[in-house]
Amino acid sequence: MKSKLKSAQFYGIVDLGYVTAERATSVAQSLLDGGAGIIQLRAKGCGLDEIRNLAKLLQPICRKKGVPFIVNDYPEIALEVGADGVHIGQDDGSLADVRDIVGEEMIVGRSTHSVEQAKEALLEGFDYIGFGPIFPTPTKVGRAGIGMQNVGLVQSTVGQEIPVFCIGGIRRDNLAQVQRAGAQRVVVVSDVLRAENVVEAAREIVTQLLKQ
Ligand code: TZP
Ligand code: MG
Repeated sequence: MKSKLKSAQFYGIVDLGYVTAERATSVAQSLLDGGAGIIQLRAKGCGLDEIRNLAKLLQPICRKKGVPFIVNDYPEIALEVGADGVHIGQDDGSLADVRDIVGEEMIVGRSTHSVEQAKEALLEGFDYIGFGPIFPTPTKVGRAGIGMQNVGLVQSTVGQEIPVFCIGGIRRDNLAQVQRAGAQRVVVVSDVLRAENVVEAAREIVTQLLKQ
């Protein structure tokens, strides 16, 4: 599944801040139908049992489509449900700690918020990074955007080695701008999950990403 990362341009997240547990599977299917190349389950504030149960539902849907399924924050759950990867933040420990749990085959991604952190993540050996938040976002309130000024630099350095997904406040109506700054891959959460038609919104993003 690590090889599938390379072809992924739109990274979709089933975020329980926007999606009820009941809708999680249909939203994951819509993101996949719209062309998402990776799917993450992000369930801040949910209990471990609920996250485990949701992950067990999403894993086979993604596997059927051949798209990597990533669990945010919980390596043990990722391992238990047969996910393809796990995503961790700056405060979630080292890659070595996660590898001790999930082994060498699993995809492990890291959130980064600066050029320095992006380079560190590459050196440490992460399989991909998120870079942002580019803009302030309703999905992570209280965080300033880091802006677009380093997008090109990170893409042309770290991005030559591992996939760099720009994240945070990216929407259909500002995506072209982020691409002009150098982004080749993005995560879009709220703009897609709040859309009336999730498949169409995802498709628009995938189509726009292919233009560059
Ligand atoms: N990490 C950095 S910004 C962000 C995360 C999880 C939220 C992205 O969501 P949105 O709604 O696309 O801004
Ligand atoms: Mg985390």
